[in-house]
Amino acid sequence: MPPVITAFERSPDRGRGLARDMRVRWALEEVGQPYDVRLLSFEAMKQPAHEARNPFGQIPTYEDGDLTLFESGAIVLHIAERHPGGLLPTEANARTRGIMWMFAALNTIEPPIFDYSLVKILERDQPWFEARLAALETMIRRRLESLSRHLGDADWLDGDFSAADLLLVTVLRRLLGSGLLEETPNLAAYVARAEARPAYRRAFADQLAVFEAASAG
Ligand code: GTB
Repeated sequence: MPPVITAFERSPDRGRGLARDMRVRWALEEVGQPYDVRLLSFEAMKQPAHEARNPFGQIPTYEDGDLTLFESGAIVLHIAERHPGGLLPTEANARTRGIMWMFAALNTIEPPIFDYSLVKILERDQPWFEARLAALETMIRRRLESLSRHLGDADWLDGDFSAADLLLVTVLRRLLGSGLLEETPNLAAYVARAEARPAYRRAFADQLAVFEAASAG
């Protein structure tokens, strides 16, 4: 039996690959692991059956035999560990650096970018909206400049493409359309390079097909 992941039955991102199941789909595609998808409505996500998979009632989750996981970063790390050499280097120090960059993507880069997208959706009517947005833009620019300096003209964060690049690209993609990513051309090119990977394209097409099927139905 292939592993089963959960995803939105109808993703609010309208198939743009921004929901976090995209990370898991992409990782599974990179290592060539077939998988099944259980699609959930918002209501089903808050039912006991799903809260048994994820106490916070969120997607994505991952089930494989008697192992059930939530947290997209932990799931991607698990997939990398199950497929040695596929998404993390096998040499011990390089592998630990890869995991360090996975944490950096999720702990240092994602928070201001996630807040930025949330503020734009939920807090537009607040009197402090403009000031908050500007503060977040400053923080994001600072992070992008540091990242851009680190990347330089390399293709990937640290040697070959890894789970860290995969997570970081899914984080940076949330800036598409804001203009911020384009201010650091090497990061914009980095995201485009990742999006051109066949595994990314398959994962993107699969999540888009779910949204299109739901919209047609
Ligand atoms: N830390 C967890 C992880 O990494 O797995 C966070 C999981 C999470 O935020 N899940 C979201 C969810 O289930 C979906 S991905 N939300 C429903 C809920 O909490 O009730 C976040 C997301 C949602 C929508 C868009 N979008 O429309 O652009 C992008 C990202």
